Parts: sequence; structure tokens; C-alpha cells
Amino acid sequence: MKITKIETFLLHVPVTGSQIADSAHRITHWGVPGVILHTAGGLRGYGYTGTHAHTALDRLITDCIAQTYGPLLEGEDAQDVQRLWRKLCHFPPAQWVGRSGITQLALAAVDIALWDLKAKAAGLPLWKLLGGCRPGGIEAYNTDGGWLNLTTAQVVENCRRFVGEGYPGVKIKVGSPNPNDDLRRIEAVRAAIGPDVKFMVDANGKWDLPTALNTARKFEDYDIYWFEEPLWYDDVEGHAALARATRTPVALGEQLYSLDAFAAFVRAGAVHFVQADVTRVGGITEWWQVADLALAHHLPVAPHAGDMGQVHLHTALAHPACTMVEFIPWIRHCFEEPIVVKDGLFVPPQQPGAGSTVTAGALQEFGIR
Ligand code: 0YR
Ligand code: MG
Repeated sequence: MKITKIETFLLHVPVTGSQIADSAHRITHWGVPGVILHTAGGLRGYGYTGTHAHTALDRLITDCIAQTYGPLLEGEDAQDVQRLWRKLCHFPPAQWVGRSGITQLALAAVDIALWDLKAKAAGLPLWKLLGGCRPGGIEAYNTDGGWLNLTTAQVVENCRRFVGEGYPGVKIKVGSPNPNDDLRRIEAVRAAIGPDVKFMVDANGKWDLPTALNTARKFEDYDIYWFEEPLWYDDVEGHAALARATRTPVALGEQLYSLDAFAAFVRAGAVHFVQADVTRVGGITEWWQVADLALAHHLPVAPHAGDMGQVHLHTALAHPACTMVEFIPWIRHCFEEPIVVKDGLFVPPQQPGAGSTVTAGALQEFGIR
């Protein structure tokens, strides 16, 4: 399965309702910098990462794929995913400037494309190739209704609708300058969804330790399933202190770039729900290592949807540590086999590949030149 050509693409796809905000970001589009690996046999492998659609930064990612990783891939056998991952990850000039950030996001896109090719060559959906653990589907929770720029009435209505549609869990954003604003919102949502729905809150790294400690104590009245990114992303000791002090479990990982970063949090007892993202760690290869790490510590994995679920659905159906996957529908219409949720469960995909094949129509409609 010789790689003959490396082609990159960049999509900017509108989010629901033209704009969304969390405590740290306000965005209008989801960015999808990606790669198509062409093979001698005519197969095409698709991979991508996820961004906040900043054209200049997104181009650094596609340039890294095309100009740095491309020459390392040309003529290689795409079947050797582990060897190629190491070749790219340990390429000395990239290691010198990278190991996180642009080079790691680019590596993730390439790695996903390689796994997509491997599954297509096998004629199997990736979750089957990886040893399908949950052929009946996996729980979905809905994030796309709890944004910080919405009114409490809108958030309550959205969450109530999700529950009506069968979602077993919902997540809303917190991290406001005055945490009491968030607590009032939490109280309203819990009253609307009833006691049996999993209810998660996400501060996107905004609070300091005293604010998080004080607020997490009050979360206990509302049976919050997890408190996500309470503190600055890389603060291992702070998360460990919080995890020791509160009964609300801590979730994090969407901003972590490597197995080593996850290992530090796990060793410190600083994380309960492991939210590794295939588009931020170095693709499926490193994500699987993180999921194994979680499994070894009996921690559940609930991947963050930097891919908007297309690829995680496969890895989560296959890895025994996974318990649920985040649902955000922003880019699903861009793929040949869009993710589907039915009665609160993601439906297992059937087409060969990693779920990452972008349609020609999406490249046309959302492509940035
Ligand atoms: C907006 N999910 C998240 C969105 C989302 C962010 O920046 O991407 O809220 O990634 O935290 O859990
Ligand atoms: Mg989050």
C-alpha cells in the first residue's frame, strides 16, 4: 500500500446558531485542516484535526503536513502505521520545535489518515478492525446546547429537548466571572432534566484553585457527573488538590498533547474522566496508548470531540475503557458516513475506514484556499 501522493485540505464549517462561546473561546466556525493520502492501489486515506478556524494558524498545520511530513511519507507502505508514527513523531527537526502544538496536530491528522487506509484496505469499519468491543453502540452526551453565550432559558430548553430525544447526558459551560451565575443556571437545568440524566459542567480551564474549590463544593447539591477543565490545562498539582477536596469527579484532557502529559495527571490522581482527543494527541496511535493507560488505572475514557465524533466513534466502540462520547453536530454533514445518534446511543458505522472521509461537496462548499 505505497503512498504516492499527499494532498492537504482546509475546511471552515459554521457552528450551530452562527456563534458559540465557552469561558475561554468564542467561535463562528470549526476548522478542519486535513490530509488525503493517495496510494498506488487507488485507495485514499482521510485524516484531520480540529481548530477554531484561524486561517493563518490552520495553514501552519497543513504546511507542516505537506512540507515536513509529506516527504517522510512518500513511497512508504501505509500499512506500517506504528513505524510511520514513530518516524514522524521522532523526526529530529520536528521534535526540536514540536512535541505539542502545530506539529502534533499535524501528526494526528496523518495518523488518522493512515488508520483510515488500513481499515479501508481490510474492508472494515475501523472499530471492527480494532477489535470491536461494543457492537450495540455507545452512549452519547450532548454539548451543543449549553454554550455560555445562550440565555439560561435557552440552555434549559435545549437540555430539556435533548432529554426528550433520548440523550442520557448533557453538558453545559460554566467558568463565568461570577460563579453564582453558573450555579443559578445549573439549578435551573437540573430542575428541568430531572434527577436521572447525567449532567456535566465544563469551565474550559478558566478558574483558579480557590474559585474551583469553593464552587465544586456547591456542585454537590446538583449531582454533577463531572467537573471538566476546572483549572489551567497543564496544572497537575492544582487538579490533584481539587480532586482530593471535592466529591465531584474531575474530567480533563482535551488540551493535552501526549501520553506523557496524561501519565502525569493519572499518576497524581488529578483526573477521573480521561478526555483524550485523537485530533490533539498524535492521532489514534497515541490515543490508544492513553486509553490503555486509563484502563490500567481503572479510569473511564470519554473522548473530547475535536473530530466532532467521526473518528472517536470508532475508537470508543473498540476500546474497553470508553464509556461515552461527546456529541456536537457541527461538521457531520461533511462526511460520507455522518455520525448518527439514536435513542441516546451512537449507531456503529458500517462503511470501511475511520469515518474521516470528507465528501467532494464539503471540500467545495467549506474549503478555504
Ligand atoms: C469551543 N468541549 C469543549 C469548543 C469544546 C469547546 O471552543 O470547542 O467548548 O472544545 O470544551 O468539551
Ligand atoms: Mg471541554
